[in-house]
Amino acid sequence: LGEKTGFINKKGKKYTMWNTDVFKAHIETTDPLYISIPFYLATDCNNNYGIYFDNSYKSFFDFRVNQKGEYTFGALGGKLDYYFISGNNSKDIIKKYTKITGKMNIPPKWSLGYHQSRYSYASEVEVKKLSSNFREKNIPCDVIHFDIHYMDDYRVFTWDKNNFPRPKKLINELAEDGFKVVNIIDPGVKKDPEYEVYKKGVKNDYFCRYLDGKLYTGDVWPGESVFPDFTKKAVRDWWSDLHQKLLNIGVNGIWNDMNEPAVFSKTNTMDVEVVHENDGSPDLHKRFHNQYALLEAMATYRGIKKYKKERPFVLSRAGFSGIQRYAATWTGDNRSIWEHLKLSIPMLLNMGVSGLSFSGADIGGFTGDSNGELLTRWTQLGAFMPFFRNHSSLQTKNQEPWSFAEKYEKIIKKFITLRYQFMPYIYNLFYKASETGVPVVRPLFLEFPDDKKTYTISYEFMIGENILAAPVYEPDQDKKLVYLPKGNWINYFSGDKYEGKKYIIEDTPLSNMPLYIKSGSILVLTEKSNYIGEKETKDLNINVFLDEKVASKNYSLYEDDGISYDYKNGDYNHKIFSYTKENERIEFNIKNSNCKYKNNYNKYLFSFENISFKPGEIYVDGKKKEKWNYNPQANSLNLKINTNKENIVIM
Ligand code: MIG
Repeated sequence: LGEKTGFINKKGKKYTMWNTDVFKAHIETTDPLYISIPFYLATDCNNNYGIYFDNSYKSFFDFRVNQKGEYTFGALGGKLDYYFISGNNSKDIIKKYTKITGKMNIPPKWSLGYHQSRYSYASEVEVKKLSSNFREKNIPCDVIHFDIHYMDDYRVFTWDKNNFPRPKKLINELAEDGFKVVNIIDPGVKKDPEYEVYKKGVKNDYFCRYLDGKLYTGDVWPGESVFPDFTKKAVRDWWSDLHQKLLNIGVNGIWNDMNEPAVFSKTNTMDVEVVHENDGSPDLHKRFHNQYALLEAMATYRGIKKYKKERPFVLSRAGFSGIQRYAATWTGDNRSIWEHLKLSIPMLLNMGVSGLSFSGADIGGFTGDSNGELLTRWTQLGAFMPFFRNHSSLQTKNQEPWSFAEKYEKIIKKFITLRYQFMPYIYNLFYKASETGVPVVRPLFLEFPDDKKTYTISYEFMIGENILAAPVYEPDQDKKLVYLPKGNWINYFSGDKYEGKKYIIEDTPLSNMPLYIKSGSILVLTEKSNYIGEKETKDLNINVFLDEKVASKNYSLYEDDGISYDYKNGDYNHKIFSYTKENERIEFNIKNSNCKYKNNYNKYLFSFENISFKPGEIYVDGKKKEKWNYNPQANSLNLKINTNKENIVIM
């Protein structure tokens, strides 16, 4: 069911689908929220199915099972049109669901870096100070968000002339420092007869009207405003084109807020009796409400694609099934409280299994004042969530990484940096999600469907298949119970090894978040950098975590330029790393099944951990290697080879 609070298991609860701006910030029981995904998964280890209810009216899912074991779903209008999806497991069903509703495209790599936002960085001077602080402190950051104060009195597609007198110059300077810029655009257009966007829209009949022809107006940030009718293709095309000016001066991505649509009125949204023309088959807002943001995001995405000729980045607050094709999503207005750090975990996992692979929560919390410890723990979690953005509200305490004591800043920096080191692994997961629909971060049951215990674990998650995170979500917690599923697990920070299918008690000093590598797996990492593409990397790190019980393993890695569409013409790499192991012999192979993209590194830096013997001889492509590094205390072997090599034998 996408963006819902509560445990990962939704049994016993009732949920409504009606895109809603929760103006005062949501709490645990708030329902509905901004995004509607009328799709659910059912599983009991042996049987699995999914239902996608293809209906955009206000709908409900009532899992308060009755005495006959029945539960219900329905809607206030439209057809009873639903897909019953069968499959062998939940992953299978997600694959099929995203075949129907679409998959996320591979995002630009920079959008997987760290984003810094605030409502609002309100002047050129403030933004420059912010960006130079990141670079001076060597805290990685790729993106700065411009919230509503960059505009001229909240008129969309304009700039405030006093506070942002030279936006092009500003954005160019930021670009030179490696920053990308994302600007907010709301759907409400200020009713102002002097304002071009309003004038043009009225002239061409682009805004929503009542049945009697009267223009619908609602109050939002710019005051009385009109709303584009995104069900019309001509309006979507117009909206796409309106972005040209912003994009031409260097804006990189667009953030769609208030697109439920939110209106400052009793119903909190547009009047449900307003008409949408829908290119010849008109209907009322009550039918299109949940799809308003989807259609807006479609227009925005196409505008960026048209004028930038690169992969678009759009961030949307509201959405409907299919929004993943056009936009990343965030969970709207949360609070700077521990409960909300915790609540975001199952919420984001739930979004992942609902086709929304690229989501995140406001790190540090949006409303209210954050603090050093909360921001530290939240950044640790966020570093491994798909969308990684720190955002805070007007009049709250600043919460940039350096806003609290130095001890917090140090740890926050460490985790943002770690995100960049894990980038090959993370980017690869985004690629896979774009192919299969299987999300980047996953509830445990998705990876361990045979382990019933995992069905109720809501606060731990898998990052792909090989990494488990058990974030700390309480203050002053220096020990924590962690459930590890079947297999052996290695604590990434301490190197400690644990046997799974049981609970362990883990030390959780503030400096670390429990993060475990599945023993036996191959993990690719890269050097740290201040932003994506900052410098040529020299090496790709390949860490092999050997395990007594794992005799062979493979890992496939996708690489491309991270920004263009050249991959569609075959300019990408597909490498399959694999090993087999028996007694005192390890063979590692690298198969380049596609290698048209020219990497900027030329060495593989291997580490074999938990190696069970002292290597006597090592061969690379059949030739004896002279140099390597073996550490008997750590049972670890390091060696470097050129990327044109394909085979290593260690014996
Ligand atoms: O009514 O643009 O959720 O992220 O900073 C508030 C100002 C409007 C709500 C968004 C939030 C954003 C804020 N917006």
